Amino acid sequence: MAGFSFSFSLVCAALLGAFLVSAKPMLRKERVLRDPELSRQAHEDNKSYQYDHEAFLGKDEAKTFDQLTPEESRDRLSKIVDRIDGDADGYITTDELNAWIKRVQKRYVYENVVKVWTDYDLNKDNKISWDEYKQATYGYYLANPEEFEDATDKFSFKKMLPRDERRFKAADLNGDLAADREEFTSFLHPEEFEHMKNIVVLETLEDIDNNGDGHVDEDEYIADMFAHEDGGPEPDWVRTEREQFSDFRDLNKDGKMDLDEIRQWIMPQDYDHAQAEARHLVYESDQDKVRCFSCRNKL
Ligand SMILES: [Ca+2]
Ligand SMILES: [Ca+2]
Ligand SMILES: [Ca+2]
Ligand SMILES: [Ca+2]
Repeated sequence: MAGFSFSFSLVCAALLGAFLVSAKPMLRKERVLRDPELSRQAHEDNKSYQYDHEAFLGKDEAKTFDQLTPEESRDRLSKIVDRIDGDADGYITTDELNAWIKRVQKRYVYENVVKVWTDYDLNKDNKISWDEYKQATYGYYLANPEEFEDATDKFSFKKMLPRDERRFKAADLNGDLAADREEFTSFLHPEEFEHMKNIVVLETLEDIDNNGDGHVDEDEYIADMFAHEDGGPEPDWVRTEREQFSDFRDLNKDGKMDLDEIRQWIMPQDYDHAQAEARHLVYESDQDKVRCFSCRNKL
């Protein structure tokens, strides 16, 4: 799509239109990583533009926008659009939009890390060592191990500490057992980083693999999404999920999911959410054929 550019004002108009429609959130929890930082809102443009707002502005900024008058929105938006238009030629390419959305995603993640940094970096050397993290998170357990000896819970500290250590080491790219900002960000938000994806897949398997045989069978897959409490018949959607398991999850048809199959499930290939959203916004802009009357002359 490089070189395929769109009028600055049309992109602006589509986004502004989006801001004037009230949003209805649709929340759904699931394992598949759908770029949660892009937006937790469902993408359904007939009813809501919240997804676009959050993808474009980041969650906090989108919230602020909800409280502005249309005029104020337009003002703020025109300034943002100007920043996206890197070469200031008055046009925004899908590549420019894509890069912007990715920056917004990461910004949210990095801001999150800034908020918790001082809780861990106790000696203020601007690094979080594995020891600092371990003490801050597990200090009480380590000091009172007898209290937790009998804990068998799968998320007990005995299980979580080695798991955190393994993740910390995967994030610690230079191997000095201390995390700088970048390394700590990938530790806390591994799903955002390419080199952490193996760990995310492995942790997902471990979460669901109740009998610890290193695979996820159909019952474990179902148990992760549905608690069968009264022993009655399973609801229809659970039967559908069982079919999903054998038809789409268990790709090599050996009756269970291995790491590769879990990766394909939670990280579907060939789908770049930022790119898709950029194209979508540009498509909407192109459809509208409406001029954003004040974007340019307000700058
Ligand atoms: Ca430190
Ligand atoms: Ca390091
Ligand atoms: Ca298993
Ligand atoms: Ca399989």
